[in-house]
Parts: sequence; C-alpha cells; structure tokens
Amino acid sequence: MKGRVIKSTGSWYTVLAEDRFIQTRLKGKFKQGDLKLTNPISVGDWVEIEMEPGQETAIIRTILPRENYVIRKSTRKQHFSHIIASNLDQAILVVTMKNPRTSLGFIDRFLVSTESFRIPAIIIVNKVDLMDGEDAEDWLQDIRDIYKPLGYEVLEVSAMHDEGVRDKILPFIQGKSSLISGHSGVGKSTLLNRLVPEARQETNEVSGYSSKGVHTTTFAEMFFLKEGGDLIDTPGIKEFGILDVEDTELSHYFPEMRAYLGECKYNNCKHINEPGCVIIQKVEEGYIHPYRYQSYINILSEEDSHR
Ligand SMILES: Nc1nc2c(ncn2[C@@H]2O[C@H](COP(=O)(O)OP(=O)(O)OP(=O)(O)O)[C@@H](O)[C@H]2O)c(=O)[nH]1
Ligand SMILES: [Zn+2]
Repeated sequence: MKGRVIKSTGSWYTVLAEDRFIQTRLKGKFKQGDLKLTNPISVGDWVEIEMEPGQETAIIRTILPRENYVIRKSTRKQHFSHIIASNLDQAILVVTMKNPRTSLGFIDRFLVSTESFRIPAIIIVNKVDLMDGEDAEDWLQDIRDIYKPLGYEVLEVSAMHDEGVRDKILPFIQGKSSLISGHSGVGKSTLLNRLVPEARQETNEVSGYSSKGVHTTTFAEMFFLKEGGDLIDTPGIKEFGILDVEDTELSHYFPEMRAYLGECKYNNCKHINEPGCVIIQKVEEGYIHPYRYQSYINILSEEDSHR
C-alpha cells in the first residue's frame, strides 16, 4: 500500500494511505544514498507500507525517491543532517514588520535556501494591522519592490483581524503541498488555524500522547485543506540555514544574477571586486537591487567564517 507520512513522533510515523491514518514504523536499516541523516523518514515522504498481520499498525517497506526536501544540519550529531520535510510544492515564509521584525537579510537567506532546494517560495506579510508610520511603509514597499519582480508572490494579510484572510491565501495553496516557516511569533499558528480550523484540535492530540509518557519530538506535521492540498507546520524549527553552498555557486540562487552568469571576465568570479564583473556592473546600473547584492556579500562572508 502506498501512503504519505504526515507526522512523526519518535519511532512511530503516521501515514495517510487509502483514506486512512495508519501508525507505522520502520524495521531494519534504510540506505539513504550519500546523505547522513539523523531521521530516516520525514513528513512528506511517500512510502510503501505493509500491514502487520492481525494488527492495526504497519511496517514501512520502502521510501519512494524524494522529489525535493528541506534539510538542515543536525544540532546533535556532527556531519549529520536532519530532513525537515519532503516532496514540497512550495515554501511559505511568513514575515512581519513588527513584533517581531523580519529583516530583509533573513528573507534573502531563506530564499537562497529554497532556491538551492529547488522549491518555489512565496512571502506572506502578516500583521499588516500593526503597520503604521513611514518606517512601516518603507519596509513594506521594499518587500514589494524587491521580491515581486523576482517572481516571488507577496501577500499582505492580518491573520488575526482580517476575516477574508483564508480566501486571500487559498488560491496560492490549494492543491499544493506547502511548508510554513518564519520567525517565532510572526503568526504561523494563527494563520494555520485560519486556513485549517481543525488544526488546533490536532495539536492537542499530540500533547495528549505526551501525557502518556510517550516520546513526542514532533518534527513536523501536515494539515489538510478541505479544498485539497496540505500545509506542513514545523514547530520548534524556526529557520533552516544554508547548507554547503560553494562560494562560486551562491549567485545561482539569486534569480536576478542567474541571467548574467558566465558573462563575467573570470569564470570563477565571486562578484566581490573582480575586474570585468558583470554582476557588479548590473548593480551599478540598477538591474540588481543593492539590498540583494548586500545580502549576497553578507552570506558569502558569513559562510566563509563558518568554515
Ligand atoms: N496584531 C496582530 N497580531 C497577530 C496577528 N497574527 C498573530 N498575531 C499574534 O502574534 C502572536 C504570535 O502568534 P503565533 O501564531 O503564536 O506565532 P507563531 O509564528 O506560531 O509563533 P511560534 O509558535 O513561536 O513559532 C500571538 O499573540 C498572536 O495573537 C495579526 O495579524 N495581527
Ligand atoms: Zn562577477
């Protein structure tokens, strides 16, 4: 039977297969290619399962090849990675101008990650009800001016006060598998509860497990839209870093730079201060936004200092 992993709690995985939620577990070892993983299975994985004789539970026999995945370095084990979610159609970044403030630099790091994972991204600006004054207007205008021309959708909502928030977002998530990310406090849970009103109930169910003393590190959980499609929430995972991107590769993950790659004088150009650099020229001519170029330089130097 084929199904999709929708939740992982310790050694048990909830799989949705043939319209049923089935508790499954792994038996034996799984080869993961070159990846060294702390979790062999992630939410979003498609798996082949087999019911245990005379039981309501099943064994995972095969993990089907992942179309894509979001991964981060393990905080517990050196040289190991942790898959946050897989088989995604898009990643949603929720940002706010205030309480907390999301910086453009953070947005750029996120977008570099999703570009490197080959996952489309959209930006939801939440708490627009708190926007007030010139500073807020400038921040919002920058977001519109910078990201929309690059092809990233920018939606402006108030999850708390806007009754129409669900209708506004639905066309962008219906029929898709979307990961929700963003700083703590930007309103991810509030938004999720608007989009999937039953979600809160589900969350309570998880804490119900823990009161029985079962190990419940919930890595991620999938919630279903009644119109089709799903949302993956990642409690406890506030952000994922940029993983193993080579200096000369970084510009590939800036869509506005991609168009000019190969045009610089030196083919290993890092676009910092090299003579004949077309990227620097395009920044000067106004084709590449200076904030984006600044983020590019910041990421380059931060990644260097991490080595
Ligand atoms: N003013 C305003 N407050 C909001 C809005 N959406 C959410 N909030 C508030 O922001 C706070 C954080 O919201 P959450 O939904 O818990 O944020 P979160 O992103 O899930 O936070 P973590 O669980 O820590 O990752 C809560 O007090 C919400 O009531 C909004 O549109 N406007
Ligand atoms: Zn260059």
